[in-house]
Amino acid sequence: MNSRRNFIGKLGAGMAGLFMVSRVKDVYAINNQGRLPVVVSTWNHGLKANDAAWDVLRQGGYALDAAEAAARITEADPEVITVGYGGLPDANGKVTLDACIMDERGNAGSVAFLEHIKHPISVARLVMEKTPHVMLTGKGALDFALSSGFKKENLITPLAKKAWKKWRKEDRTFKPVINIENEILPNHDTIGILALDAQGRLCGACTTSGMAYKLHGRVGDSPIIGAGLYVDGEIGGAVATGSGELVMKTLGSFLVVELMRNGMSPEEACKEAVHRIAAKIEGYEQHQIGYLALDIHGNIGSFSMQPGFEYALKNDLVSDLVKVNSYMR
Ligand code: SD4
Repeated sequence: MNSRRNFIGKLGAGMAGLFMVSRVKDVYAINNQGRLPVVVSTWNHGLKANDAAWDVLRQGGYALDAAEAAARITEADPEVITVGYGGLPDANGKVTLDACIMDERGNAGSVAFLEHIKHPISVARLVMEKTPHVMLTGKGALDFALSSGFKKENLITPLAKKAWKKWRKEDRTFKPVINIENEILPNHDTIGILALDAQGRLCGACTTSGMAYKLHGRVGDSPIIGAGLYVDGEIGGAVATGSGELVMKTLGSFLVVELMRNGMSPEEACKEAVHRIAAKIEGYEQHQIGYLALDIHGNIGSFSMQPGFEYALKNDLVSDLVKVNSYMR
């Protein structure tokens, strides 16, 4: 998690000429300025994920393959305690996963409350491609995955089990972390990915183990099309991270894309979606929300509720973390 704080200062003087760099206090915003292909992912684990996406994109590959490849890297990483294998469990000690995927034509697939499968994003893609449905949940999603050849695995790592046992002994309450940066074990950090390929096809993916110590059966925004992810291949895409309940109540990613359709830049749209939550939802101060958007011309924008949100950007010139402006200071 430390590397989240280390990105500032990486921008060389030469880079400043190539990218639009704006400063707000100590926060930088970089714009991709229309470079294709490009991939953006939430949080610092997005750096590794973007590398996998880039392997697809730089060869002229499909944005959907890039987004899925990126998601699989984070899902398989036991050090990421908020996604896939290694994710922190729910209140009952079960790792339950949510994921969705969407392509440039509006096709979508999703799984929710899925146990024992390391790569929910690939199950979501199969739901999209091989079934007439959009979403499968719980045991039904597991049965579908197993019958499609996925392996049943134990996803709880010793570290995650230890953290859960400590929580069960000492705490037993569910509380979203306000300032993620100060936590040793942050309890939410979904990966959302938006990839735009050389042919201008924009696709997205979102995958998470959800909020740590959530009630068994709880599903967040991440597998909900329009909440955790939305893509319109003629406009752009958006992903969300943070307290899913607030994103779901405002259908955040759909809202961001609609605001872009109505002429807002990706940055303005993300900002408005965060402001909408602040205006409508009581207790928003206790939550982190991060939106990340990419339009089909390669413009990027992001905005969060609390300081500390960042995204990883990769194109043919740069692979870096970008700090995001926030509503709260
Ligand atoms: C959820 N939105 O399950 C997810 C968690 C998350 O950064 O995004 N964390 O509510």
